[in-house]
Amino acid sequence: MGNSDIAKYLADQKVRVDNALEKYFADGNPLFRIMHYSVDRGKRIRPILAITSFTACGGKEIGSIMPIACGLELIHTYSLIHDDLPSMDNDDLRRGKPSAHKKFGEAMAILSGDGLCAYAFELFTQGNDLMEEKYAVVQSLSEVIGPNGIVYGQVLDIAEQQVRIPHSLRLIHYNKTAKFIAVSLKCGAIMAQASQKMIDALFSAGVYLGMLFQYTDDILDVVGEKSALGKTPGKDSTAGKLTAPVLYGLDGARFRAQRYTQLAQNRFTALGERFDVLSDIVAFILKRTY
Ligand code: GRG
Repeated sequence: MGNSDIAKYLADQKVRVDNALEKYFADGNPLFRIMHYSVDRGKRIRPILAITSFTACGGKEIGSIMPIACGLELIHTYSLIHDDLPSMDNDDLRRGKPSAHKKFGEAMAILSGDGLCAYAFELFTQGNDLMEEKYAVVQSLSEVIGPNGIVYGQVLDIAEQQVRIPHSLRLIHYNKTAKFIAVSLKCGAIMAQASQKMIDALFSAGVYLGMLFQYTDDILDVVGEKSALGKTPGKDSTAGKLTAPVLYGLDGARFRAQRYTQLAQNRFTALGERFDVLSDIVAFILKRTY
């Protein structure tokens, strides 16, 4: 696929995910409106990866993956809301608009994040079919969003005493970002009833893709445009964060991003032609500007 084809693929999938998400916020108490504010917009990369992996693994019934794909987005949004809080990254802008605590106050922001996380589990477990697969999804997800995943990554990320060596950076990127991206692919494979070998292969390829994603996030914090990013660039250096450009310089970070691209693409290529679309997504992420 060329760059414009993959951009179209991603745009089409995003519409699909957006439409599915709308359904989950169509009614409910006023908290749903507040949660929806933060869910609105966003690239939907994690749900798209889940759907793409599901389809590439031979999954046919989109209704089996969509609630799980949407749940991934709710958890991701929850992490963004909490990441933006004054006690964390203290960011006023998210997805091109005031972040949740700016709009609704800190208490409601925290509660809307909590609500999204719990609501995601309703989505993961809805319906009475594919119970074993749903159990596997919940198990895999809870492993990577808690104290051995995103929350631990965030703890490392905001730590004041950081040893500024490659190992520290890898540990932050791996826990904060890469595991969750990898598990998105894994969930797609689980719901498509792929073999354990395939599920594991997609997770490990996804780790490289996730490392690349955080490298490009770090690079965009230096060179990105506020209007395209929808968040405030330069926050990492203001906060004295350990990032890829801080450790390696911009060129060094770009070089290493290229290396992760290659590693991820080699893994997807080895899985066969049906997974080429994932290699194309990797190439797109390397070049992304938002
Ligand atoms: C809620 C599970 C959970 C943890 C709370 C605050 C926190 C602990 C973790 C923050 C983790 C974090 C924000 C990691 C950064 C990951 C990242 C690169 C986010 C940006 O993702 P994009 O570019 O954003 O996909 P959009 O807005 O497009 O969805």
